Amino acid sequence: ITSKKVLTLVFVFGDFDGERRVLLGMKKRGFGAGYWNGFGGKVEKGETILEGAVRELEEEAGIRVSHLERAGMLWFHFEGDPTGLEVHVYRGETFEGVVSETEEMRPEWFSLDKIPFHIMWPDDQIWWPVFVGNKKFCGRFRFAKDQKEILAHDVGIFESL
Ligand code: 6U4
Ligand code: NA
Ligand code: NA
Repeated sequence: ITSKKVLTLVFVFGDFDGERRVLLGMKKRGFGAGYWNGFGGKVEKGETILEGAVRELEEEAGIRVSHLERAGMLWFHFEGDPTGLEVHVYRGETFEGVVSETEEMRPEWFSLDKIPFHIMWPDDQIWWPVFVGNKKFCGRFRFAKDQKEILAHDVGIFESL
């Protein structure tokens, strides 16, 4: 890896009559299109990573959060691609505004026992249990060129994050 992109990934949780759900977005274009995912994207010049996370959530889901909690760090490397991805994962529990579909994402609430892992990035099901267990985590994944197969990975708890 000779360079990296810094990205954000935000999961907002909500309570629906006592049932806990998470907001996912069906990515309609670009990197990861066709997958349900959290909201996020590239951090821009002049903003902090947290500011980037808040901005992307508003751009992609139409909602504003006043507080996001750092939840994890993920590193991705795709075979043959010298640019690694450093993804900062956040958790949000409250928000303002109305969840809306945007050009990039179609949002939908999923109950925690019906997460569509088979239509998500394949790494998600590996780190998700640590994430929903409210442990701060880190994970590294080496993907094949096809961006589907995971060749190597490790995930750990990272309480000092
Ligand atoms: P543009 O369209 O250039 O503005 P932008 O919205 O800045 O793009 P985008 O959508 O390419 O960035 O960001 C990629 C998103 O996908 C980030 O939220 C991080 C997330 N992501 C990338 N690899 C992932 C992976 N393996 N597993 C995962 N999320 C991943 O769960
Ligand atoms: Na994005
Ligand atoms: Na962006």
